[in-house]
Amino acid sequence: MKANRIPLLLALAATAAITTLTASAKEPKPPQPLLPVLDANRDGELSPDEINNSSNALADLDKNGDGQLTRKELMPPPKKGKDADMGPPPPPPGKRPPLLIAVLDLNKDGILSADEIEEAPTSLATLDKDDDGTISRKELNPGKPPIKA
Ligand SMILES: [Ca+2]
Ligand SMILES: [Ca+2]
Ligand SMILES: [Ca+2]
Repeated sequence: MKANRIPLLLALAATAAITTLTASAKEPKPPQPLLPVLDANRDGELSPDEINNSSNALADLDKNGDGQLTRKELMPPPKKGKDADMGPPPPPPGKRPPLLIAVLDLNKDGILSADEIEEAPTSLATLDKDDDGTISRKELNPGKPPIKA
């Protein structure tokens, strides 16, 4: 019996519902927060051109022009809404950052510094496991490793 629901869970569920309503109904959840920024042609993969241009694409996210991307700039809150002024919720403890941020944030401080933005093409290239120059959907979403029989 799970009669006792924690209020926080209800609040989270409500927030998720609002977010889902605001976003497109087609995609319930974006695969990666930075992917829409980097994936210029929206094919779900990062081509060599898109990888090369990643520094510029990331620089566009630097809203306050200080040369670095904070967590807030990397994952902006929903644009409209009465509660949006509170800023993005802190990431749940123990949860790993999204793959793209994890690979770009070389010193793991949660902020992409100017150096890390500059290194973005190099950092992204480490995701190109089959070395074909393109970061495929599979390489972006490694998911569960295949179970060996
Ligand atoms: Ca692409
Ligand atoms: Ca900034
Ligand atoms: Ca960093």
